[in-house]
Amino acid sequence: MQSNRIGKLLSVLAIAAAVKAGGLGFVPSGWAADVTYSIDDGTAERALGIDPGEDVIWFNTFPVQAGGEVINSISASYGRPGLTGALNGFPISILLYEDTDGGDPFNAVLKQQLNTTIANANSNTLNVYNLTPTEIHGTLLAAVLFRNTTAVSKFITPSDETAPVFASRSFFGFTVDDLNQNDLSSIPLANRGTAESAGFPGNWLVRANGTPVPEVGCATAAMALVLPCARRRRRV
Ligand SMILES: [Ca+2]
Ligand SMILES: [Ca+2]
Repeated sequence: MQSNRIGKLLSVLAIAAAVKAGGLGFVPSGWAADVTYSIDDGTAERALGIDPGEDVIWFNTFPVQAGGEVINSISASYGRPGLTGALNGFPISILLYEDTDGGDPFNAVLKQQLNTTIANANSNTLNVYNLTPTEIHGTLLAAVLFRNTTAVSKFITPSDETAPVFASRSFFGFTVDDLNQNDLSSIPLANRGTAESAGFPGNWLVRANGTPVPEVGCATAAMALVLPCARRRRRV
């Protein structure tokens, strides 16, 4: 009985190893390819500025795709090639929001925030910021918040203006006083909208990366995972 059971287990392992070696993907769906949320081409033709003493937030909205519900990172670029204004080293916040009801994104809920400093500005570099993996429902907002505490305007928000431009996907908001990132609806209506509503149709260079929701019991190391998953499939 025992040797019979061990033999079955070894058979399952051998099949799993053989299929995996053959590239046929005998793996849980939790290992599927990532989803990259992007509406830009990686090059900014314009950078929008924020006046001294003001705060600005900019974000792209993305409907959550099946297999990409867990957001692991946000990528962001600053300024654009050709500009020389100092941006590197200034504080910046990377924000992930969830907008479950769609439509107006300014009622979205803040789910993750990473405070860091600007790097690789004015170079089209999309800096990758790893976040605590967070499952999002509905629409995700990949956002960047900059508080301009300097005495000069900062041309920081990179916009891809190359066709195709996706309307109603790239938004901004700014405040003279401190911008409350926990309540985007507190931004005055006159100070927020889409890129096109500001007269500059384009899409910000902000992206997100998502992975599937891990299957229960299939999210740990390979050995602990192959057997339970294989058994479950045999019962189907
Ligand atoms: Ca472009
Ligand atoms: Ca909404």
